[in-house]
Amino acid sequence: MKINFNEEIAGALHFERPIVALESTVISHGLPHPRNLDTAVRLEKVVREGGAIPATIAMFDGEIYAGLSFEQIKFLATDKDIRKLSRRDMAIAVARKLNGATTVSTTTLIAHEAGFNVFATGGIGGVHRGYSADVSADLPELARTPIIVVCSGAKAILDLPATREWLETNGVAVLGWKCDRMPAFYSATSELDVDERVDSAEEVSRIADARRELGLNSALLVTVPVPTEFDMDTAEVESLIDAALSAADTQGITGKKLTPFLLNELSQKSGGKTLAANVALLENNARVGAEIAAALNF
Ligand code: PSU
Ligand code: MN
Repeated sequence: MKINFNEEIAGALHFERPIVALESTVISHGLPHPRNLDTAVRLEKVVREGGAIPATIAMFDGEIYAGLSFEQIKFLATDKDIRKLSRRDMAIAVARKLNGATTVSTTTLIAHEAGFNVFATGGIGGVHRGYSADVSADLPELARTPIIVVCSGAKAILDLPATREWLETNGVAVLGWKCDRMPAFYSATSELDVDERVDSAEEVSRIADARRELGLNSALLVTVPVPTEFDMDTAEVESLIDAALSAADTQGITGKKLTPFLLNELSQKSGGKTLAANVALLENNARVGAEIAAALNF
């Protein structure tokens, strides 16, 4: 796979400095303008403050890039024709020379190919509610890629118990960052257990070493609760989600448009509360990602 690295990332790979991969779908499709641009820039800054180098990943003119310029990030945040790239879209994007934003699935794939060990994001995709055949391509990618993904669980709009079962069946370990229950994106906790609680980056590093020695090829999910000030009440989130889902149903929104539609509905209907929580957890996860990347032994 040909990946264009900027000078900083090429140097970081050469000198084995800690790198944190960041996705671009959250910039192009996950957050509204201008919040998306501020957040993308801020996430890179937070990773740097944590002692690691940020590698935001995207596709321009059908070529893969890891480590973007401000101009490239701005383009992702403003252009209206950025394709949301899942694994199935990659070859099409290359052949057609498209501009595309990478989801958790493609960021995971590319980050691993690039030799990055840690990827920080907001929430992974998963099994959608009601229609259990709509399973995000994020899940199978995590099942076959040995990388550490730092996130706040799966997005609350999904069927979280079904998503958690999927991860278990397919061998993806769910670690709780200083928590015993799996975070539910906008809410810090849920009824779902994590496989193991971890209280430091060194603990994550030891588990990652062991996974490597065992030759296992699945991702380690480090799930981090949203910062307390932004933690939303589950009942409140649930009623917002119910309304958003019925709006999607009425308007016939399905497929790759569903997730961005629901996230936007929630933000509108909550007076920006879900958006504030989303940005806060993204930043916090970038911080934890940097800490873990800096603690790894490989
Ligand atoms: N988390 C967020 N905002 C997002 C996403 C995740 O906080 O926009 C994106 C990720 O890129 C994830 C994608 O991979 O949503 C999942 O989309 P789908 O359900 O269509 O697979
Ligand atoms: Mn889907």
